[in-house]
Amino acid sequence: ITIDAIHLREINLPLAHPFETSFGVTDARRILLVEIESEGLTAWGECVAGEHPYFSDETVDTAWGVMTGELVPSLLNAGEKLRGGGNCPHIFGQVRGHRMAKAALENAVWDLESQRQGVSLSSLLGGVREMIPCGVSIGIQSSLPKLMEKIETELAAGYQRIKLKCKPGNDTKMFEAVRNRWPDITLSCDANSAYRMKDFDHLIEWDAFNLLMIEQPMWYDDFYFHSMLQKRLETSICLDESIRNRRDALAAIDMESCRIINIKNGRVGGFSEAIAVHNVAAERGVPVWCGGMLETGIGRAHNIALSSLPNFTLPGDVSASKRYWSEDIIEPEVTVSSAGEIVVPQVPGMGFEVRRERIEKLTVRRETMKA
Ligand code: OSB
Ligand code: MG
Repeated sequence: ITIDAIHLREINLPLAHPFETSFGVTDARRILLVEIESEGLTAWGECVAGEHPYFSDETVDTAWGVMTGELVPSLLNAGEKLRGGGNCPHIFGQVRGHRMAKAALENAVWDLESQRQGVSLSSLLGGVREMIPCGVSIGIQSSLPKLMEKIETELAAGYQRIKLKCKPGNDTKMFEAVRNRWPDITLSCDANSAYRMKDFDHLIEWDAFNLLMIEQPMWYDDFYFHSMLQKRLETSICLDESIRNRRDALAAIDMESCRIINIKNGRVGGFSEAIAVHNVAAERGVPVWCGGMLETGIGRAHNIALSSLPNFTLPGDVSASKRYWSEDIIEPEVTVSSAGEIVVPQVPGMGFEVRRERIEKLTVRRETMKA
């Protein structure tokens, strides 16, 4: 593949609703977009790193620095080594970490490859689903009535699973209230690493709430203590932050640190590793689902394609554009059916048009690099 140019840009986009997790509140996103120009085609990627290093150690600025300093030059100089997205992990191999930065570039290359082959991104990745089941992640709310109203809205929209962000002081009472009102909905929670060993007995009480899973209750980089907790819990643990690659997935599964895995392609470094995590989990009978990072339409389209792989059997956090943005940067916007499903595009490429004029208006920083 000959790459003519790689354009990096940062756009600023306010969220339609602030999103609160145990690590903080996000009102607006600074988002790094990658655009690859190659032989008349244009492909896009989105970097999911946040403004602050709170979810992971990467940020928009570290990603910008490592892309311009290392990753983009390696890609531009890859020559015949670059035949598709699957070659990117090797091309980027000398750079340790920086998985979100790598993923943005690698995923743009997969997007380009799908356009070149005239196939959908979903089928290039090995997808089999025509529709993906969708859930929502609901941020911490300022009051219980506000939360109940949000849940009601999302259930009415058809979403198949409700995930509640939780933290110490915002947990057991909330689950109790939600379960009293909706005894049978598919409910889960995500602590984003807010608990410690002293909280084991407290966490075990949640077995009473019939949660589908408890996501990342302990340290962001831990397997061992999650394994100790999982042995004492009936409820399944799902790991998000801890799983960086296929080997982590294998360790976590074999140590019984979790029984479910959240796959985010940014967190694992791109589609190649996401597929590898998906496959190793499938071999061991561990279901996976696709997480979200408050993406714009570009990252969202890539998440939809990934979610079409066979072992994505649980509803993911991939939901409608309008839950995040007053106006998305793709068209059509991502919508969810009343059955809580998103249709997987079957046309060549990612299946959505990028709204370039809107992106131009939102751009606050740019850089073009050529071979
Ligand atoms: O832990 O899954 C997470 C958002 C930002 C950072 C981390 C997480 C999340 C979400 C939101 O849960 C998922 C989404 O709706 O995009
Ligand atoms: Mg999570």
